[in-house]
Amino acid sequence: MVKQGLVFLLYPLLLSTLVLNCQCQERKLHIVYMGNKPDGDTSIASAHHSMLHKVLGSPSTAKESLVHSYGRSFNGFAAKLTKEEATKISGMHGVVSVIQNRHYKLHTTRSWNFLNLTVNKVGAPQESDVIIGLLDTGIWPEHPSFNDSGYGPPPAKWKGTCNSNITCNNKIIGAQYYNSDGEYIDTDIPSPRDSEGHGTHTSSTAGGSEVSDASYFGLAEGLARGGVPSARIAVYKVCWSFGCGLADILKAFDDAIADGVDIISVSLGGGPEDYFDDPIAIGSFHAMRNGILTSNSAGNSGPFPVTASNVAPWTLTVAASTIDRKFVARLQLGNGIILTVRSAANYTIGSSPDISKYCIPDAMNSDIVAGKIVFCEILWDGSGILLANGVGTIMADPLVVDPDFAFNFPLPATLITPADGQKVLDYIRSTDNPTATIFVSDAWKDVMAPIVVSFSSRGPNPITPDVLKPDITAPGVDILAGWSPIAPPSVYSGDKRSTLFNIISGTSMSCPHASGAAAYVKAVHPNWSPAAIKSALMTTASIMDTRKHPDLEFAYGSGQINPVAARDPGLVFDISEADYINFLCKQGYNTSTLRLITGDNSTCTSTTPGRAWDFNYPSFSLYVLDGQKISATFTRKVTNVGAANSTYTATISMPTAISVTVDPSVLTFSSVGQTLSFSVKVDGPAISQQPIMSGAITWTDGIHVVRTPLAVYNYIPGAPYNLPSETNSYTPTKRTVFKSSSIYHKDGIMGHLKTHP
Ligand SMILES: *[C@@H]1O[C@H](CO)[C@@H](O)[C@H](O)[C@H]1NC(C)=O
Ligand SMILES: *[C@@H]1O[C@H](CO)[C@@H](O)[C@H](O)[C@H]1NC(C)=O
Ligand SMILES: *[C@@H]1O[C@H](CO)[C@@H](O)[C@H](O)[C@H]1NC(C)=O
Ligand SMILES: *[C@@H]1O[C@H](CO)[C@@H](O)[C@H](O)[C@H]1NC(C)=O
Ligand SMILES: *[C@@H]1O[C@H](CO)[C@@H](O)[C@H](O)[C@H]1NC(C)=O
Ligand SMILES: *[C@@H]1O[C@H](CO)[C@@H](O)[C@H](O)[C@H]1NC(C)=O
Ligand SMILES: CC(=O)N[C@H]1CO[C@H](CO)[C@@H](O)[C@@H]1O
Repeated sequence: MVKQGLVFLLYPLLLSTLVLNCQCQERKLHIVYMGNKPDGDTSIASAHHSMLHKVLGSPSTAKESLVHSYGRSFNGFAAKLTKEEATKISGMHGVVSVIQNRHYKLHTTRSWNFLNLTVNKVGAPQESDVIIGLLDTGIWPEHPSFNDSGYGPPPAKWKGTCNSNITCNNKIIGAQYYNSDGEYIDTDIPSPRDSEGHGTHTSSTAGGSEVSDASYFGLAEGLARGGVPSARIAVYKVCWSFGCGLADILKAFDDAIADGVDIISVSLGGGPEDYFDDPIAIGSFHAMRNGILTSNSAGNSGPFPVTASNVAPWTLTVAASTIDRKFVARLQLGNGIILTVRSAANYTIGSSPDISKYCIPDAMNSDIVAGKIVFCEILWDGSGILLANGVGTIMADPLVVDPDFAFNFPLPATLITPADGQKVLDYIRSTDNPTATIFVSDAWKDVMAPIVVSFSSRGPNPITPDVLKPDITAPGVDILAGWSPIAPPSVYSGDKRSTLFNIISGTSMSCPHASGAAAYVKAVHPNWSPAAIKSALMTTASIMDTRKHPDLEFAYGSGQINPVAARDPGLVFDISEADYINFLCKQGYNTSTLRLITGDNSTCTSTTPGRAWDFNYPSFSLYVLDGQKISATFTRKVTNVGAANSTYTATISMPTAISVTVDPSVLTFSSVGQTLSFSVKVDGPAISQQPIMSGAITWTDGIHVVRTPLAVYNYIPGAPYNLPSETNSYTPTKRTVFKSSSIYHKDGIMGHLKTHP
């Protein structure tokens, strides 16, 4: 964090000393975040206006400058300001932070059955009262996944509205769009209508109605549905072809909270930021205060350590893992060699080879390529071959080492490793008339699942090392779900085919699975706090196979979501607003800042930053300074949500070098809602450059199993700050992260960090 701060401090310095033609007077969009909404104040917007008037000099300039007033759920505004004006405002009374607007990037349906949330399990009495709000690229309202046949009117608590450019129904009960840049490029439509596909995919994953006969051009045919098919959907379109503006993200939170959504799903993000410099952390903090859980994607920057984003402790941070279905295309060469590759191509044709330069558009010669399968020593979107009338492509790329997710291409395509590529080349050179066949993709049973996919961002937590992140993993690989019929169905943006369903991968896809699971728990327990719902999902998660994950909990958190078990967790680790305030005090926020954020008399009892070991998180993370002994005592409290009279006994599993004592080790409850405390003392030898050692503390009453992982680690100081820049992206074209060679040396020491291609 220190180094990150330095970067920020140095940047303007460089600008003023080195850049002569300074554009310092240019007004750029800034977010002025002012914490909680003052009680009973109806003139928030005019207060914002007069603050701007004071700094900008004239009422008309102030009016022109103001872009959004946030005032429905918290206080603040977005306005166009010069650097100097922004600095002035940051010193004004009531201002918590001033954030320059930037853009975040966006980070199906076998998956619910794989999680055992089968159709017969859904349908809690209150399920149709649950409203899932999604901040995304909008929605395709006429899509069969949002058919409202059989739905009653929206629940009475709903206060949102529908933008007049689309027609909402009893499934999609609200839809808005936000574009403070005022830019509409490429396929952008000024409407909540989705021209990208991403928002339709995430909405239908979380809460889509049932659609039989869904498939991607015949692949993965079957019933498509969301986790809670009866839930309502509220759409907040904040993402455009150029990204998702921070000022718009915050405005969408302001509206979603006031509109009355129950769960907020955010499949987008940027690099990790301090909590009150990050609109997703700010928005989700106010959501939490209003009883709303925010579920968000961990990011697609794995498998490198310390890459997780969206790590605020009041949100659910979701990694992505495989389901038991994988898409495989087989490649048969004329000499009979068969190579099995991971891809979702659809078409079969045999023909001749060529060379890699034809793989890139504008370098192709259709006389040579027409009617042929082209062998490329580069990964590309296939457009070069398609446009030159080629019929297929075989791509060998050093980045592809056992690809663990599929790509969709606009023509038959296979993706292979350079080693397999060498086999193809040897064959081509061995004969005058080489031929190959790319077989139609098959859906295979993946017996290894679930495995956290390589691109899923990893812990440890870059902001608060004492809070384990990611929290959980959910299906995010080769997910079939709804798609916008005007969005390209493959990695090639010029692909003109139209499809209502698409198969894509990302933590963007796992996040709405967790949001759907949270909505399911909320339907069963409408009065549970966001922390209780999150705790239920985490402590009941299915245990992941440690042998398949060298980075253990930093890949999968507490494990894979198990929504049915989360209905009845037995105990929950609840976290009140006061607990979060105490946490923030220990993070170094002072009383005056906290009072602005909360709008009440919150006080920090201690002014010195400290470890978050007493923070009631449903997992344990112990960051040890390099060369120090392992030594910490955590305190936790659990609330009984199972049978009134129940007795829970703790069991501990940890590597033998680490000693863990739980006190008391038996908890006897006599009523529902009763809360009991325990402590966890952890001791061990001095450690150095230890990426992770872990185990778990599990409470059981014979019926419920309440499992909390405990991770102990230290890492090379400075490692988080040398990370490659964020590469979150929602289409595989733009994704540049593949399974790389392991980041761990075989002796368990963390290796050097590789930069992304
Ligand atoms: C689903 O149920 C099966 C059979 O009961 C079980 O083996 C599997 O672990 C369950 N999956 C999850 C995610 O809980
Ligand atoms: C919606 O579903 C109903 C019942 O399954 C069906 O009759 C109707 O045709 C569907 N509407 C659309 C627009 O698909
Ligand atoms: C509806 O879309 C048009 C352009 O298609 C846009 O100019 C207009 O502002 C939109 N209306 C609303 C209410 O958003
Ligand atoms: C509290 O923190 C803010 C932001 O770091 C700082 O500007 C302010 O002076 C601090 N107030 C006190 C009383 O220390
Ligand atoms: C803050 O504390 C004062 C004095 O203790 C009290 O009068 C006031 O109501 C409190 N304000 C809030 C918002 O709790
Ligand atoms: C719990 O146990 C107490 C004492 O044994 C008993 O009086 C009470 O009825 C029990 N409560 C329930 C709900 O079983
Ligand atoms: C198995 C498979 O995916 N087949 C489909 C390939 O694409 C053609 C045309 O788009 C479809 O007709 C096939 O069903």
